[in-house]
Amino acid sequence: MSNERNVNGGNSKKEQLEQFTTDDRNQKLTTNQGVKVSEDEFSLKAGERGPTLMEDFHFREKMTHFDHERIPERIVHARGFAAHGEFQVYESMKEFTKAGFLQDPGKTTPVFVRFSTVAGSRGSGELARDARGFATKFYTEEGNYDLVGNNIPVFFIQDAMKFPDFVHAVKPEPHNEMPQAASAHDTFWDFVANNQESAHMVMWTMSDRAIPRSFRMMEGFGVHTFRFVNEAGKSHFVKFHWKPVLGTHSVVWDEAQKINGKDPDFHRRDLWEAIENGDYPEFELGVQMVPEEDEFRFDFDILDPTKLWPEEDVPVKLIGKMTLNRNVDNVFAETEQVAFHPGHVVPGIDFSNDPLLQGRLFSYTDTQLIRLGGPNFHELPINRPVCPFHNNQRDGYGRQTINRGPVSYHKNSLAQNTPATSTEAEGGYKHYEEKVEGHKIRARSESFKDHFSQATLFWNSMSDAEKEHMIQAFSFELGKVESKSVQQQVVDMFANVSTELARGFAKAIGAELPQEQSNSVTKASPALSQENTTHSPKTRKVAVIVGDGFKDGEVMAILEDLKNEGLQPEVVSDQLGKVMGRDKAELEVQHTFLTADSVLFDAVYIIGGKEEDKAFYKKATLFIYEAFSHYKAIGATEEGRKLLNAAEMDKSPGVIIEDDKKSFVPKFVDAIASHRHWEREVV
Ligand code: HDE
Repeated sequence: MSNERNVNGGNSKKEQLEQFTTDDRNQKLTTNQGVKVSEDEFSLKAGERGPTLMEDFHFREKMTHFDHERIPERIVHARGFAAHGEFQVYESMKEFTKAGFLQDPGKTTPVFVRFSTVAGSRGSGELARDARGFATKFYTEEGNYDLVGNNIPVFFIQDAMKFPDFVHAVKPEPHNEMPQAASAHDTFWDFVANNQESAHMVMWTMSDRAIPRSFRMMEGFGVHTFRFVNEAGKSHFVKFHWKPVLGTHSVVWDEAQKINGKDPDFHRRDLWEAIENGDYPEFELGVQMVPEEDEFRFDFDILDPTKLWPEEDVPVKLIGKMTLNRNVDNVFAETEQVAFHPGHVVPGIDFSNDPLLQGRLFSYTDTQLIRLGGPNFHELPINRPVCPFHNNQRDGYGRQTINRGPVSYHKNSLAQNTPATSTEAEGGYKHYEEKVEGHKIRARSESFKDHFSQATLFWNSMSDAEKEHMIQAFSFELGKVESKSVQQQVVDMFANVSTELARGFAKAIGAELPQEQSNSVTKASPALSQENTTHSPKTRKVAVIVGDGFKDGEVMAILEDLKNEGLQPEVVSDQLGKVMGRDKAELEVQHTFLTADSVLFDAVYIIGGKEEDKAFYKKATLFIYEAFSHYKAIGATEEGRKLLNAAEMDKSPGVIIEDDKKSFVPKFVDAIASHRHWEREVV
């Protein structure tokens, strides 16, 4: 358990964790004191039908431990899932930062990433309309660095003082604890209308960004402006980005709601399976940098966390890549006990005066004290740095380190004044010496007062399909709000962003249509639209609909080709076991129409079955129709085409019907890579 271990490349964290990992298989059952147990089913009783005895230490220990198995869930981001991985920088960032892990492309830094929803409790469905947490712990040789971000680059509020209010408003309402993991209720929208700094973030949460297809297909953002500081003490303001190599993609809202029922673990399962299959999720780390002297160059305040830096104005420089390549061994010990903190920084990375960030710097340690039960949570295996750590902190609940010697104070002579502080040259953290002057006041800077321009920028940047989804999202959410007054306040508020948007949902909820407003913002940022993201067929799941007695044709070769393209075809039929082709091809069935659903797949490939099998065709038709209505790629060969002809889907975009493998496969793969076919008329 020594913390004196040498840092050893990318596996230093794995090796450290292994010291704490145990495997109970093939072992003798013992008590926690190591005493072998002879009987684990019956408590000790006075007579076969008599009362249980106090002296049954094994029963008492087992039950007491069980009674204490739960800890408080996170007040926000309770539902999360994590994985281990590695990070490597592409080229030295020495010019901008002295952070050790950003210097050497040959160096691998272990990381642990936890993705989460924000509002729901630990057991809630993962497809909630919500921001997603994207928290990364870099176990660097200079200490742990935590980049505790979200998948949305801005936030609801500008000052940490308002965070408890915001969270109270979005969480289930306190009188009846409804609704779970949803912002579609009165208190959330009442908060929005009365705290209009939320406008920009609400645009994002009402967009497709709030219902990601996968944790592997969402961007991450540090949100706040941070600082890079180089060896010479020169500072740049910096915004952090994670760019998913597979592109940024979302499901549609109807699908999200159904996935929550069919598979509430959809996102964690997706991440888990990708890693188990060796399809390691990859994210590139990007930075936007602004020299200190350009602080006031923008038409917004760079300290305001409700503002982003348009990528077209400040380009994102991709500086490294993170690969997630190992699932956890134990969710509680790792994912649940990990403690992130935006204040965990290393030399070369520093803070800005963003008042939201400043408040976070207090909150995260405070919350771990209650959640993890005391001040020694840094000793939990998942939280330990991989470099040595020494100080005069002592004792407290659950202390594990056994500090030798009488000295636990600074300064001292008995231990030659050790542990000793380090100079900057020796790697001691030195806060950036920013000059600050001012009166003590509770106020907000005038430069934080424009709440609508960037909300409009976001709207202007959306494609037609994305705009339509947003109007639908507002219509859904406000349609669930009971207060007519709150509904109207929200309509009037968003008329400041876009009359088209506000009118679109005002109509749907029966509110008064707002007057045409002249909004002077005409700028758009194409980088904000998911239409402009990377499109790849890799790891997409294809439901292969096939019944017994199917016509073989080139089916087996097509399935092989799809796998070779990186797709994951999985057979769905009306019962498990095998289905046989007329010419003796054989396919193992992985799912039935009962255990699977089209919302769990990215695309459908229809092979068909025996023509007279009416029950099969009925279930298959429902499956396909739903996939079609969610704009997914649909392919058919041989008799599969009959289903599409009958449902009049055959001429629609993204529907590929061909018998010849050579022309079918590339067209179908392209259609899947497109993600969704919004231009399709859904009947
Ligand atoms: Fe957090 N946030 N937050 N937050 N946050 C927590 O810390 C808080 C904010 C974020 O997977 C809590 O350990 C305040 C912005 C993530 O373990 C808590 C404010 C961003 C996670 C807390 C914010 C985040 C948290 C709850 C406003 C994006 C999950 C449990 C001043 C940049 C980390 C915990 C994980 C978790 C406080 C705003 C991201 C209570 C006071 C902005 C990803 O400390």
